[in-house]
Amino acid sequence: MRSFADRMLGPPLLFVAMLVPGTSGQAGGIVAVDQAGYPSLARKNAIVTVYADSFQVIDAATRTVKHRGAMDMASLGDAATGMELYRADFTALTLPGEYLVRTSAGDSSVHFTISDSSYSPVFRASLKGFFYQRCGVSLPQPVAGLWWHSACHTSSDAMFHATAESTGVAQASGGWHDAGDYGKYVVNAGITVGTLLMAYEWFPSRFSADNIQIPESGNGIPDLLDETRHELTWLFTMQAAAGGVFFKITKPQFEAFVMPENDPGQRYIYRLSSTATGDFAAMMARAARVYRPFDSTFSAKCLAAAVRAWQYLQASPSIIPTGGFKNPAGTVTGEYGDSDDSDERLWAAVELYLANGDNAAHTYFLNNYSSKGIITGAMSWGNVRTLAECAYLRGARAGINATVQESIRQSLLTYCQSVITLRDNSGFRTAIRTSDYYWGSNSQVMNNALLLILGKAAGGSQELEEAALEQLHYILGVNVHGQSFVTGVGARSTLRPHHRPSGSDGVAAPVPGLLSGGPDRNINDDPVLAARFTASTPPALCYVDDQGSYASNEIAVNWNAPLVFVAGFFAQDLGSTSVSPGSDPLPREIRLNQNFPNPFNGSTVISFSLSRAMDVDVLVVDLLGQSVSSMRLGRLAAGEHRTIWSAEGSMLSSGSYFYFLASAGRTVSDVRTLVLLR
Ligand SMILES: [Ca+2]
Ligand SMILES: [Ca+2]
Ligand SMILES: [Zn+2]
Repeated sequence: MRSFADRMLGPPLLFVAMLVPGTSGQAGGIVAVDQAGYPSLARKNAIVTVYADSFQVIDAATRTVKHRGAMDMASLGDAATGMELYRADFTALTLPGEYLVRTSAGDSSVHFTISDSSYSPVFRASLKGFFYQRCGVSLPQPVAGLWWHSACHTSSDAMFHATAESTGVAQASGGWHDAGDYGKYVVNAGITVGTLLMAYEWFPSRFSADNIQIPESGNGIPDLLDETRHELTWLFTMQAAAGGVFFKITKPQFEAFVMPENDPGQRYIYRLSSTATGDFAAMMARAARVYRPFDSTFSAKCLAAAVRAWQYLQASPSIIPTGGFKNPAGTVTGEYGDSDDSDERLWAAVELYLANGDNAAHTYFLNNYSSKGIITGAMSWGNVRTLAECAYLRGARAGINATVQESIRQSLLTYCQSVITLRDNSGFRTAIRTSDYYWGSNSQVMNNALLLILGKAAGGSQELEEAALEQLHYILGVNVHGQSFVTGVGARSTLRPHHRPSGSDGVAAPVPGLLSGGPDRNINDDPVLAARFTASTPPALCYVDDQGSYASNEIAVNWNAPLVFVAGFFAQDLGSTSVSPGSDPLPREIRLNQNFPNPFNGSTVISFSLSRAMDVDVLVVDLLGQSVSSMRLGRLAAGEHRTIWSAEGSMLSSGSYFYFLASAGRTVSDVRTLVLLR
C-alpha cells in the first residue's frame, strides 16, 4: 500500500469514468451476502439497505422457500455508511445448497452456497493470486489458464540508480510484481512474506495444501512455501555484500497499461535502506525456521543472509538513509515513506533470536518491545511492531521470557476486545474505525481478522474467531457495495482492478484471486473518486470498481497476504495432499494425524495410517530442524497405527516441535506441529 505522498504524481490517468456503473449497480436496495457462502453451522446474516419487514431464503435450483424470518434492525445510523441497515438472520438454515435471500420489499441477493468448503476456493484463489504476480518467469498456459504470458523483466533487470551505493547492472529478476504496477519493493515484501510464513508457522496443517495448481504443486512441499520462496529468491539479489539491502527496483515512472513482457525501458535498483534491511533480516530468519524441515541448504542460506543484514543494522544504529528513503529527483514510483525504523529493527531482532538463539538480538528485543506500547494496532508495511510481538508470543526457545510472552498475550487479547467493540458498533459488522477507511482499507479489515484469529489461538474466546469470519464476510460481499472485493470470487466481484495485466491482457475477466484495496475516504487525488465523492461522503461509500481508481481499486501483495491467512484459516477442504498426476505417490498413501492430547506435558499419542506395508520412523525436530527424537517402529502393515511419544526425562523446553514420518531415510508424510508444555 502507498501513502498519499507516494502516489501524488500518480500513474497515468485513465478517463473511462463515463461508462462505469454506480457503486450499487441495483435499482433498489442491496441484500448483501457472503458470495463465497457460509459453513452449515456458522452464523448467517444478510445485511439489507432498504427496509422490509420479512425475508425468505429461496433454493436457487427449485425456487422453493427454505426459510422465512422477520428482519432485525442492524443499525439505526451506521457511521461508516450513513445508512439505516437491516439484518436477515438465517443461521437456522443449515442444509447445504445454493440459495438467494429475497426481502418483502422485493430486493434479492446474488446466489450463494451453504457449504462447509465455502472458503477453500477463496484460499486457493488468493494464494494463486501470488503466482499471477510472478516476475522474471513466464506464466505457462496449462497453469495460468487464460492469464498466461511470456517471461517479463529478465536479462537486464536492473541497473543501479546513480544514487545507489553500487554501480553497474545487477541480475535482480524474479519475485512478485508489487501491486497494480511492476515494481518490486523490499519493505512491502516484508509484511507480505512475514504474513504468509506466519500463517504456516502458526497453523501448518491449514496451510499445507500442495495442489493449488502452481508449477510446484505435487512436489511434496506446501505450495504456500513454494510460492513464497519465489519472492525470497529475488530478495537475495537485493542484499549488498556488506549486508545492507537495497530499497526497491522500479522504473522512474509507473508503467503504461501494458503486459509485463511488453514493458520497455530501464529499471533501477535504488539505494540502501535500514527499513528494507530490517524487514529483510526478519523475513530471512523466519524463512530459515520454516523451510528447515524441507530444505536445510536453503534454510542455511536464509539464515546467513539474515545474520549479515542484522550485523549491518547493528553497525548502523541510525536510520538509513537519514529521515528514511525518499525518491530521488525524477523518480515517482512508490516511496513507502517511513521515518521510523525501530519496528523493523525490533522484528529483525526477534526473528533472529528465534532462528539461531542470538542472545544479543534477544536482549535487543526485550529492551525495546514495549517502548511504544504492545499490540496497539494492526501491522502495516510501515509498522511491523505487531508482527514482531506476535512472533515472540509464538516463539519457543530455551531462555525465552515467559513473563514477556504473557504480557504480549494479554495485550493481544485486550486489542482483540477493542476490535470486537468496533464490530459491534458497525452495521455491516466491520471491525475497523471510520478513520481506517483509507487507502487499502480492506487490508486493515483482514489484518484485524488475522489478529482475532491469533487471539483465539492464544486462549481468547470463540467469539474472536466468529468476529474474524464476519470480516471475511465483509470482504466477500457483506458490504454496502454488495460486492466481493476478490477478483473471480463470487457472483458480483471486482471486475476492473487497477492492475496492469488485467487491463492489458485482452481477457474480459480480471486476473483472479486479487483483493481490491477498498473504500478510501481520503480520495487521495484519485480522479475517479474525486468525481463522485467529497470529504463529507460516508467513508465506506468511497469506492468505485474502476481501473482508473488507483486509490480504491488497486491490488497489492501486502493486501492479499492477510486474505490468504484468513481464508486459509477458515477453509475446511484443505487439500493437503497432491492430486496432480505423475508426482511421487508416497505422500498420498500415508496420513499423519494431529497428536493427542495437544498441547501436552509428559506424553502424547501420534497416530497415522498406511495404505501399504513399510518401514516407519517417527521423527521429532525442533523449530531449527534439529533432531529431538527418532523412534524406529520397524516394518508395519497397512492400516491404522499409533505410538506414544514421551518427553519425560528429556531436557526439552516448552514450545512447538515438528513431527513427521520417514521411511528409508526420506520424509513420507506431512509435517505436523506438537506443543510441549512443562
Ligand atoms: Ca508444492
Ligand atoms: Ca517503520
Ligand atoms: Zn516482471
